[in-house]
Amino acid sequence: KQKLATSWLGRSFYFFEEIPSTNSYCKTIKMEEGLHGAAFLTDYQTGGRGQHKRKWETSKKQNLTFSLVFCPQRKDGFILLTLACALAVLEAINDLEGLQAKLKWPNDVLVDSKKLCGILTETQFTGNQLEKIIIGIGLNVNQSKFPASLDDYATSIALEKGSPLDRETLLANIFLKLEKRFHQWENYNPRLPRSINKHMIGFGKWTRLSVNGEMLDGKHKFLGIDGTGKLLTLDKDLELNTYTYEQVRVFL
Ligand code: BT5
Repeated sequence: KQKLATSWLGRSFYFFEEIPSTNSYCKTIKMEEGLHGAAFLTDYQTGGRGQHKRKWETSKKQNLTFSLVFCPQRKDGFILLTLACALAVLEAINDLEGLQAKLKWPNDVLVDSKKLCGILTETQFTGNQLEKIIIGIGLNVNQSKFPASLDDYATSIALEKGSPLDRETLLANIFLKLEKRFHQWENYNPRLPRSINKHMIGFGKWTRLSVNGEMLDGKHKFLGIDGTGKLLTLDKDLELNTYTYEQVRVFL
């Protein structure tokens, strides 16, 4: 807490030595006053989840594994909020000397084409009413070995930097960046999508992407996101296309 310079984000803080999944835990809590921006952190997550029933695997006491809960005024643009969180993580990483992280559509932070961080956003409704947004973040900080299945694909800050890092200082910096980006998101500030695009892998390139499962090799120029978080491409007939995040996968 001493290291935390935010005014509200992460000020309510819950720590679990071990838990199946911080996102699943957040689903069970009732959203009360004061919980907007609360953080739920664990040192050992045994049943971490990714998108589409995929798994998030993390080692004990080495990484940052947490969820944040929000109950915002704004009720749309959740993919943009996910990217705002990814951007905040990226900015905190790029504050460290010698690291150049990039964003990968729609929810990863990579260094040298390897995955450093994954984000899982979930929304909960009571009837039509948004009760909360849960943003789960898994960031590989000091892990030095990965399971064989992830070996070529995952990396950590310590592996990239060559030395371990104080996790608390890094977390405090992520929260600070995120508080600023969250305000931009809530206020529809056009600086947010611009900053996201600046760091997005493949931005402005004839990229390999698939739309609704169909591979479009190099036929579309990837123009990043618009102000709502939708994805834009320009095709060879100079048509501008807009896609939702579910429709598109971008390949490196
Ligand atoms: C994600 O899903 O990347 C979202 C991960 C979110 C994890 C956080 S941790 C706190 C909170 N509580 C939870 O239960 N979850 C959230 P996706 O884009 O579907 O990527 C999942 C894929 O990433 C897996 O299938 C693996 O290939 C890979 N993967 C798993 N663990 C990894 C790791 N530690 N580092 C890099 N890649 C990993």
